[in-house]
This record gives sequence, C-alpha cells and structure tokens, in this order.
Amino acid sequence: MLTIGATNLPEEIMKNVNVSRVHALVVAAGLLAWAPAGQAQAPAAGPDKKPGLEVCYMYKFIRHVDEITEWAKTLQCEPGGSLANLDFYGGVSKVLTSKEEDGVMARITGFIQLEKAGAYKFAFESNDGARLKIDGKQIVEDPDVHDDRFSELGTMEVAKPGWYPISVDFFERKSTWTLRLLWRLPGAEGDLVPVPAMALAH
Ligand SMILES: [Ca+2]
Repeated sequence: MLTIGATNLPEEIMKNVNVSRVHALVVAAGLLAWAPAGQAQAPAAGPDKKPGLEVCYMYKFIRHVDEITEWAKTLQCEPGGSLANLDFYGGVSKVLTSKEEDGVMARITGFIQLEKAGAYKFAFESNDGARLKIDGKQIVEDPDVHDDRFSELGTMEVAKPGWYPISVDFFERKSTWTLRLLWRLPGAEGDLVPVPAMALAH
C-alpha cells in the first residue's frame, strides 16, 4: 500500500525494493521470523501491525467536523493510500491521499503507541477542522472552518502503556489546508512536536 510522508522501513528492505518487490517482501518476512523479542528489526508497530494510519475520504463542502459523522451514514468512504504520520502543510495541493484539493472529508484510523504512564498533551495545527479521539474518548478538537492555527491542548492520562485505537476526523473546505497532529510526552517540557511515524500503526 502507498505510504506518504516519513518511512521507517529498515534500510535493507529499502534497497531491495529497487531490485525486486517480491524479494523485499521475502527479506521482510525473514526479519519478522528471525528477530528476537525486544530486538525487532521489523516495523516499529510489530509484526501484527503495519506502519502508518489508514484513511478514507468523502467529498462534500462542509463547515464542521460533526457533519463528517452525519455524511458517513449515507456516503461511501473511499479508501486512500495510508499516511505515515500527520505532519502536512498541504497548501492548495490535493488533500492528503485524496483525489480533490477542496471539499474533502478524511476519516483517519489506526493505533497510537503510548509507551509511558502519565499525562500526554495533544494539539492540532489545522485548516480546516479536526477532531482527535483516542481509545474512543475525544481528546482535542478545532472543529470548524479556519485558517492555519493551533488548537487548545488536550490531555490523555495513560495508566497502562500500550497501543490505543486512534481516530482523526478532518476536513478541508476551500483554498489551503494543513493537518499536523502534535504531542508532548509525560514529564517533557517545551513545544509540542509532531507525533512520529514510529508511534502510529494500523
Ligand atoms: Ca482551507
């Protein structure tokens, strides 16, 4: 499956992709089979998960993320190429891996690795609206039409480290678009940074 943005494939696999995709898959399977626990050379998500997030698209000009849930009842959500992470200043280009530059709704799903106990902080820089849920709970949103801007901070208290289900609903109405999902780890200080690809899977 097409993945855009950062990649965390091992170098050995990347070299072999140029030679033979089939060969690369065999090499990857070998790594998965032989890597001892705790020293895996496989994708960071582990052998049971693929890197990056899944996404599907619907096409309407909306003004609020609530409308994504409503349209999903009647429109088919068309799958697009997966996303390594969410760190896009899209400008006027096509939205993520969709087929349109405007009037796009994206439903992004997968898992996020929260490997420390404590309070994670999350925020968006977005244009237009975006909403984050983790483990079924809304963490942060900036839900309506707006230019590039940062959301408020949302907090997720993690008692048990691990992989949690994540979803991001996002839409671009007109003109330019931006979608960046940022976090700050428990105990860390300073600016939030983009959630890295290695912490995302599907
Ligand atoms: Ca816009």
